[in-house]
Amino acid sequence: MNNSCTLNGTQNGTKSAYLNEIINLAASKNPNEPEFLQAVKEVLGTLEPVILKHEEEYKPIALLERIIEPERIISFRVPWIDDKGQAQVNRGFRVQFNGTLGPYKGGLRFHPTVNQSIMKFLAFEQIFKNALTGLPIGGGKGGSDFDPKGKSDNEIMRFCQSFMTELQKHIGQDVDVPAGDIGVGGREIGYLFGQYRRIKNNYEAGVLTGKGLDYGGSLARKEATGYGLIYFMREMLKANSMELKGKTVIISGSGNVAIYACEKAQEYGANVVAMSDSNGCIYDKDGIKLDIVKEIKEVKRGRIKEYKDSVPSAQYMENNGEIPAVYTIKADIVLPCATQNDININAAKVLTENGAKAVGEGANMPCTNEAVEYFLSNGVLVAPGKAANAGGVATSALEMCQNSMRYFWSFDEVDKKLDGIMTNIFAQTKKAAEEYGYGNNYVAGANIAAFRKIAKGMKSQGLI
Ligand code: NDP
Ligand code: 2IT
Repeated sequence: MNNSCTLNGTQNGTKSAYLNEIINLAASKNPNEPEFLQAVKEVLGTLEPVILKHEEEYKPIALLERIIEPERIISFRVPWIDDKGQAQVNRGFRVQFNGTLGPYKGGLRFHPTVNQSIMKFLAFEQIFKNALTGLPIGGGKGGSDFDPKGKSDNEIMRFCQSFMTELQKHIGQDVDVPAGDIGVGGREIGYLFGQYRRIKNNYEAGVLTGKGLDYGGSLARKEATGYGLIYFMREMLKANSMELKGKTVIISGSGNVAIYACEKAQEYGANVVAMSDSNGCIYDKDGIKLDIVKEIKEVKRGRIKEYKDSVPSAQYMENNGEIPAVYTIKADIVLPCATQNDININAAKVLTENGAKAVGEGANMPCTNEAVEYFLSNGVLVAPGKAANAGGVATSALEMCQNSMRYFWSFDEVDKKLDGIMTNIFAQTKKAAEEYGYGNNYVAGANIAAFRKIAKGMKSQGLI
């Protein structure tokens, strides 16, 4: 069993000369994009057996050269006026990475850390994730270095309107369909949609997903990423003779993904004892009271430490070291649902020593490549983000589908479809891992299953 993963191979050189050439090419063409290179290496590092088998098919059509090069990157100025009447300027992005399987599809992130490297890594991940859903969507991502924290509702609206004034030139229901991500939820999608409709004078419901239920949104989209993560985890545990019931769970983050992962994990009888934000975490050994977290985060837009005001028996632990406090808490199952590179090798060691059995990546690339390798070689199961958090974008595609039909499905109908999609993603992932000698290394399985689909589509469509 090739369980210790060939991520190492990316550092030490793989047996495929073509793969080595492409890894070096990516590094020389993108020297200042560490997150993008990390994502590229993570994927390519697991493809060795596929490339060795199909090199003669892929090399003449420059398949790997093309798969690491975005079809298009749009970068633009976003000027807006703050509440004091002062002019502000942010940078906006949309990376349209690969449209082989359908219109570019992927979220928008508003966070001060946003830059081209982060946009490209997210768009690159999205190509593979979207392929795994089996739905007709290509890969894209966008966002801005705008910081929504502390901004008034009017400032958020003015920013969204300015952002969309430029973005609208590049999107459309059959072209590119953005949605939410960090810092972009229902409120922002509403303002973005309003401005798009006003400029285009056209009710093009399918141009954005994650819309409000009163104007074309889908039931269960809000819950989908978190619920989907738990459906995937259920399948992964089942395949390894385990279950969620009775397991202790820690979750990083307390945003959209974290909240609904917690809700579904609790429904399956797990004991979720911790959640966090970028300042620190709450530890409630009796189980997180999720209605209190929802009130703090979804209604008041407050900080997670306020949980203690309602539950005095809970503990608040501020982040003050290299490892976020939440990862020092003992748990069977770890669900990183905040941001990239949250779990480094040292956090991975602590979590493993504390008895973690499985990690489910709700966030995109929350574990460094070294952390993933450490988990896999120490018998900790890893549900990779591009498979495990695909429920959000899959339900976005179901939203597009309902918009095209001018019809709505019930919550249960969407939720059942989501469960079916996640179950199928796990099945494809497991099958590919086994077929290529990776055992229960689902990181490799997901990469291979997705890559084969995209490669087939790219070959059929010719050298474009
Ligand atoms: P939200 O904005 O709703 O929540 C983000 C959460 O992560 C907050 O608790 C936030 O804390 C925390 N966080 C963000 N940045 C950092 C940071 N630099 N350091 C520590 N904590 C941080 O975003 P989502 O829940 O939508 O997204 C969470 C993750 O899931 C992201 O990686 C996203 O790409 C991924 N994802 C999202 C999907 C979706 O449908 N929304 C789909 C698939 C993946 P704070 O408030 O302190 O910033
Ligand atoms: O990372 C992701 O998959 C998302 N932020 C959701 C994208 C979408 O189009 O729903």
